[in-house]
Amino acid sequence: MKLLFLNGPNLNMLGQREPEIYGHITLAEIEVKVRERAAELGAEVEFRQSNLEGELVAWVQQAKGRFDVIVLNAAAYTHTSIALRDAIGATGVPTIEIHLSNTQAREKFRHKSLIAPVCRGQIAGFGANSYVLAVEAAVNVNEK
Ligand code: CA2
Repeated sequence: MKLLFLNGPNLNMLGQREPEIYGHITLAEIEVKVRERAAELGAEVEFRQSNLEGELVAWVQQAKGRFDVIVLNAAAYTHTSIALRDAIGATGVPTIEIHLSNTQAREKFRHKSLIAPVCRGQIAGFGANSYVLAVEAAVNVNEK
């Protein structure tokens, strides 16, 4: 089972600013947690971050045939990107939407996810643990 974790814009700044919303943990530290849980469950992980919408779209397209599941924190592109939504729909690789924060409990513009309709499900509001929970969801993605 090969899992592709994709992280969108500004998530490279985690741990440096806005700790009241996102905590003190860095993206590199989250990656360690993801790799630990994945190893326990026998899954392989590729973990990437980009601030560029087109690069994220390209990675989603390239996942077909290479990864079993995409776990995507699209960050602000969650709320704006028809391009990412189309790429997820076209690639056909099961995709899990994740967020550190509970986007439904924040500003109204974060309530709408353009990618949600083409994702298998969402995990949001558990901080770094959203990523760990996503590993567990991903390895069981074909179970109902
Ligand atoms: O809660 C999440 O994981 C989000 O995807 C984070 C995005 C936000 O636009 C989404 O609505 C919810 C923002 C990521 C930016 O992270 C920062 C980290 C440190 C300092 C500033 C931004």
